[in-house]
Amino acid sequence: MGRYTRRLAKRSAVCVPCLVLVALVLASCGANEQVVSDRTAGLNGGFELLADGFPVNWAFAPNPASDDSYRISVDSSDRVEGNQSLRVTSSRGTSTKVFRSQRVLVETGKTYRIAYSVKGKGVSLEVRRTTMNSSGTTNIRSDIIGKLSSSSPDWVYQEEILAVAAGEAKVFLTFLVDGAGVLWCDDVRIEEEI
Ligand SMILES: [Ca+2]
Repeated sequence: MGRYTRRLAKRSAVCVPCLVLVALVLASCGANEQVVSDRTAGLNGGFELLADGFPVNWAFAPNPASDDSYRISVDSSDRVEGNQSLRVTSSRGTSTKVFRSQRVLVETGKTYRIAYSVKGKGVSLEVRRTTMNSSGTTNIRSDIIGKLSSSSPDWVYQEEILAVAAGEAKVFLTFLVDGAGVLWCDDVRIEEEI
């Protein structure tokens, strides 16, 4: 808890409140991934908010800046929600392409609906849901909650109803794309069931 509090305090100090959209490009400590963080944007599960060409608050690995087989864009002509969907293109199927949500705070004893829509051409997909402890140091549960075969021309809605167990305080989603082709994703939600 202490470590998490300190980290929050540090981030708050960096964020100048008078700036409306502060997008920090984080080169995450040697990790081969691309992240643009925006504290005001939340999950950005509809992929509506971009900075530097990337949907904010999503991490992409391997880093598309250093791996030309991984391309990130948005598609305004094929979407489920809002004005656009996320479109990831893998031109070589030799490595798994990954995009990962930010960590969302959840409360023990409550139930959450985790949902998203995806479609694919030439690629397969696995979606992994991971829960963590409050300090974000330990994964509590990590399960594949959805899959897509290599031929899914129509949008597919998938969901998991997650009952948050003792010790779980955060949840995030990891989308793992295999093969060469295109994957679309839109309307990612992690919402408490009322
Ligand atoms: Ca959208």
